[in-house]
Amino acid sequence: MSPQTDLKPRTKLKPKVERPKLWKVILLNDDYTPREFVVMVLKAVFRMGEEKAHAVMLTAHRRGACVIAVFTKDVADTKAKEATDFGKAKGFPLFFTTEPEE
Ligand code: TYC
Repeated sequence: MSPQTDLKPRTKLKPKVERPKLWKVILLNDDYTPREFVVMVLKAVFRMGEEKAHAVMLTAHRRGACVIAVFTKDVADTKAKEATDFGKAKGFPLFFTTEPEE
């Protein structure tokens, strides 16, 4: 047998199926939006219960921002816009942004 016939890859080549990158939706604090309004938006858009929504609102209030959840990019962008628009409709500067997960 010539040495070359032995040159096979040592490891199996796995077909790579890339997982879609996930995006975080982040709630930003501001000085004007009423706390209860933030809670209402979190419940309506992100389907949170009262306690979770209140905890998320308080974290953003105290720390300046809070990660709410991760979604595919399309869903994250749509939900961030929908939630921001709720505030805009009432004249509040409530803001939700998105960023990719590392
Ligand atoms: N800081 C606001 C207030 O004191 C409440 C608030 C909390 C607003 C969280 C935005 O993401 C926010 N009325």
